[in-house]
Amino acid sequence: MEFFKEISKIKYEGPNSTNPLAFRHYNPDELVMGKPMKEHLRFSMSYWHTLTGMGADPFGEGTAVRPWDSVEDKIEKAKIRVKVAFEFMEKLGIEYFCFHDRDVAPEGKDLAETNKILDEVVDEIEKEMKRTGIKLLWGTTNAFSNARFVHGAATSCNADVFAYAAAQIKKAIEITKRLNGEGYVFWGGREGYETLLNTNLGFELDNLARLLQLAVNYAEEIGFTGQFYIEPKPKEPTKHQYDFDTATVLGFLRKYNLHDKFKMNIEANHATLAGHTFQHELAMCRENGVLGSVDANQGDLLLGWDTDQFPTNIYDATLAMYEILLAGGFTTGGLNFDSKVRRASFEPVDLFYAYIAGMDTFAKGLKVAAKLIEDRVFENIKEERYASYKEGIGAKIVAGEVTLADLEKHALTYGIREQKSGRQEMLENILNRYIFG
Ligand code: XLS
Ligand code: NI
Ligand code: NI
Repeated sequence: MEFFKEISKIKYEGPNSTNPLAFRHYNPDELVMGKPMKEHLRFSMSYWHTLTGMGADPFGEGTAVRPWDSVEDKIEKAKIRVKVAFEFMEKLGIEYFCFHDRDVAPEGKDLAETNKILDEVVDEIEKEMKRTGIKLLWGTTNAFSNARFVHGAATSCNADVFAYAAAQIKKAIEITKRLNGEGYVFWGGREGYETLLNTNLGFELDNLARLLQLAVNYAEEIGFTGQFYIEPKPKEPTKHQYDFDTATVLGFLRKYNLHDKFKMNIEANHATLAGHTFQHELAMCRENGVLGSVDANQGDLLLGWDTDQFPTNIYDATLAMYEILLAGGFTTGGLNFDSKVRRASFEPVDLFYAYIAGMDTFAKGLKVAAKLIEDRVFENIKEERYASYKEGIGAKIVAGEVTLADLEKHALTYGIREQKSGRQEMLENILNRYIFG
């Protein structure tokens, strides 16, 4: 059965095409820096926003028109969605997907039944993966939607909830392994607090570390070799989320000696919620050797919450790809569209327009970033900017060969000899030239 009958495989038609159902920049096999674009970008479909996002918001119910959802039985519906998902990915030429346990299958009356239903739906996913060659980028657990996670999961005040979340993570790691997932994400949906008046901050952080350690141990025990990622987010749903941003997560991981086991999954909209740029978070990861994977989306600066829009901002995509290329590119990670169509974009075809927009934006960003790196545009400028550390007193500072007294002597003798302009506007204009020609 075909679900998107009026849409055929989306093709690359080049930058001059005006067909909204064609790629203008994403040409999967085109080589960029000697590697096919599809291997650089490793696009992935988010199961939750694409298959189960219905457009509900705090002011109104879902608006999405999804004819395949008309079947009543929840398990049947979940199985049909698997078929829809793979047809969608095939038509877009997307080779990876990501999912939470609860997006793919509904919960049963208790955990045992829930796990059984999950296995049944995962059977269908496995068949479709075999048929199409589409792979699992990462799996994860939804330990935030159900009411039982009202006080958090690993950081809940209720030990039964800690155990329940652990059980769910155990199962989700098992299915991720079964489907050869290349990674596993921890996004602490409700790991945070609303008020410190009732929260034992230190104890909750210890518990979060305890659960992560248990997951690491279990992965080793069953031979799951995929990469573990933490996805930072500063707020929403809670006022303060513990995995605030990359710097905070690095401090946490180092405190609990977990830093060798985790990399980051950086989401653009979470970076901006934390008051950073997307590029900042990626650069922070690159500098610390933890750039793992990316949730590609964008926020709306005027709205200021996690709107998870499809990424169309060419500057952000270019600078993101620039950081990713500098970091040596993705290994286990990829660009997962953790993005949802707007509530008013309710037709099935809007899903295609949205993914095409996101894929083309990143493909163009990749090409521009590659050119910037090949020409060493910013590298040369940075090298020159820090040249004073290459010789004389600067070289001695870097080599650790000076004392404060030596530096005082230097300052007394020379003062400040020369300052140079930062040339920001010139650099921004150079970036424009690379993007727009
Ligand atoms: C929500 C998060 C979530 C994670 C996976 O804000 O982005 O979608 O990516 O749990
Ligand atoms: Ni995300
Ligand atoms: Ni998000």
